[in-house]
Amino acid sequence: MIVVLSGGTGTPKLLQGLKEVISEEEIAVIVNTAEDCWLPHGYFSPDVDTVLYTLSDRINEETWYGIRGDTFATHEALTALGFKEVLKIGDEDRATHIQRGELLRNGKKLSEAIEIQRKALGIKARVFPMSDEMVETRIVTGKKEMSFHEFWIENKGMPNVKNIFFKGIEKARGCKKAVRAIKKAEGIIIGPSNPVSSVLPIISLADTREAMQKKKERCVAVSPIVSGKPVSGPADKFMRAKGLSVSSQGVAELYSELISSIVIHNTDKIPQGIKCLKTNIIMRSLKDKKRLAKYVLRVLEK
Ligand code: GDP
Ligand code: FO1
Repeated sequence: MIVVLSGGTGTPKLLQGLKEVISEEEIAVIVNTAEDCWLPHGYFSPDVDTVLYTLSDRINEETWYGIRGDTFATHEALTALGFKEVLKIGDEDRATHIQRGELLRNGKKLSEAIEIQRKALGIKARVFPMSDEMVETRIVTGKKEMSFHEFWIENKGMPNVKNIFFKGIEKARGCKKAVRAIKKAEGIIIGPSNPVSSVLPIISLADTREAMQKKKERCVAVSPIVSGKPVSGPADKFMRAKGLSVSSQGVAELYSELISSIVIHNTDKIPQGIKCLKTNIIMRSLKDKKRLAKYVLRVLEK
């Protein structure tokens, strides 16, 4: 089994390739849940939903969130009533949140709710939240502390970021099945996700981290940074706030206790102190994604 650590954009692209080159039953995805929150209609778990919609071939690839072809009747009705819904949520996507919220209110764990939805969507790969407990990303800006969505959507990612931390991370335990999957894995891939907002919460969970440290020789990371810039999103601001250089070197440093090698872009500078492999890591077509997935699997076989 291959375990993949994922956020909601870069790694899902790699998963599209991976599921074409190995059997889906061989894949287990551990997903960041530090951007989760309760909304008036249900439980919002954006990275989990992107992974579920990607694996069931329903993801909207223009945004990397939500369902392709979804309608927005409820969002528009709410707006007409004068209710400001910060996140533009599609009708079908909203159904996922409503069901998940009800399952949680009725006593299911988050991992159990996701398992029900995964099966209903016909997904054969396993999908685990990083934890069954609530962890919340907090961003300390020049002016005030805010949630991820307040920073990224309401403030358009503009404020100066002084720090980013994860409320509840010290006490939270890794999802039991996720930790077990790491222990049993033949290989672990830290996908090209935001190293700070998507991967750091997962690898900061004490039991997850301990299990990964024991598997260091079997773990490879794919850099999300190309030519000193993230391919998309706010990884640069967050890496700087954590004192990391915005480079594959910075990514390798953050993961240093957990990985034996890193895959970086052809044209990038080789990080020091780690086995490094170069290839094209920009995923545009399915061909790119399959090629990169095969490449990463070969690195794990060595
Ligand atoms: P989020 O949850 O939406 O922030 O998504 P992720 O954390 O999974 O992914 C965001 C990261 O994906 C960013 O730091 C991007 O640089 C990276 N990314 C997006 N597309 C690509 C790609 O084609 N190749 C690589 N290597 N990284 C990518
Ligand atoms: N991001 C936005 O920038 N604007 C939106 O209106 C928006 C809606 C949305 C709906 C469902 C969903 O699962 C994600 C959504 N996102 C939206 C993505 C947003 O949650 C972040 O990009 C992710 O949290 C980053 O991981």
